[in-house]
Amino acid sequence: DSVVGQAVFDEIIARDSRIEPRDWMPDAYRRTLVRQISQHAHSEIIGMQPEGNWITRAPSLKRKAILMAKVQDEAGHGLYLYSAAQTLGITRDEMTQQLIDGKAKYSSIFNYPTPTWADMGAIGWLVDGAAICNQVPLCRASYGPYARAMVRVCKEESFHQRQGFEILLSLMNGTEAQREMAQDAVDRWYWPSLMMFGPPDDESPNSAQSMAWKIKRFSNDELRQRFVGMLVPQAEVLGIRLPDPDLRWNEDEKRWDMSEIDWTEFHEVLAGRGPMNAVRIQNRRDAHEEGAWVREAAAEYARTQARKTER
Ligand code: FAQ
Repeated sequence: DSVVGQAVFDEIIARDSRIEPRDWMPDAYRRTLVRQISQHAHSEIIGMQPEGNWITRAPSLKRKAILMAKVQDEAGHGLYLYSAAQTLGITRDEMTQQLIDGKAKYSSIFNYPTPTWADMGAIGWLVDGAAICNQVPLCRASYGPYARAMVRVCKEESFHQRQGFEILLSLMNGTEAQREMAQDAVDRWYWPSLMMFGPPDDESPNSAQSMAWKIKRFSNDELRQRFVGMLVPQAEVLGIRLPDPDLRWNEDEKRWDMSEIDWTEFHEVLAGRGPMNAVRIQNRRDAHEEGAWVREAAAEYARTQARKTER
């Protein structure tokens, strides 16, 4: 019964233990997890496109092999996350339908174009870097299947971030044109990567409850601060400029001062009006429709196998 259920739930959260799929949980907790985990899964799947764009044009066989492996990892992350969401009672079909109908959210970051090879470096360094900052605390999220999925995801993201850093480092050690290309990519990805952490704390409707439930362990602004603190020394090693003239450490307040983020741009992208939103959804819809025969064949195979074991 729900009174006992709530008490047990509260106790599990209070002692920092894990909620598992068969445990009683408040409906709102379940809905929040479905929301966050499905958005996270969609981000991984849509997030394959900006880099997938460069697989056929990677500058060497080695770069191509690495990039293919990274994009495949993203597919894998999407699949663990869809599986984690399914333990909460939503089906993969429902989630996919919401995505291809343009009704589901996914990270704003994947609605920007990748015009140059240096974008592969900037995505690895900044986008995977932001993903790690956000996801390491999620390894301690109160919902077991999500937290466990995050452990492996974070290990792979660390590799992704290093490969991005290394692409930028090679370019920065190259010709003047290569250095300019790297700087230009960082100039374009820096602000959108800060937006990945979500709206400022005082405009984040979900944060307080998600923190009380120990899904989120740090606020959006806290993680954004941590991310900037990680980037500054790495940018120095690269010899790359972070495109914010006002960025400096504030010793008195022990925080990074920075220019105002363009939240209008963020809201435009969330509303579906970013540079690549329409293309990303169209590609996903086409891939889903073109893959219908594979799903049908797999289902037919499963039925045949089931009939064989019945006999
Ligand atoms: N984009 O109240 P809050 C990756 C929405 S990394 C789009 O603060 P919350 C790896 C938010 O959903 C990227 N929407 O919400 C990779 C909410 O809308 P709703 C994926 C955003 O949930 C790398 C509303 O704004 N990572 O894929 C964004 O407490 C390279 C109000 O916001 C994750 O999803 C945004 N940037 O905090 C793959 C991490 N920010 O649902 C390929 C897990 C906020 O009420 C290549 N998620 N919104 O309609 C989270 O940690 C949280 O959900 C936050 C947002 C922090 C994203």
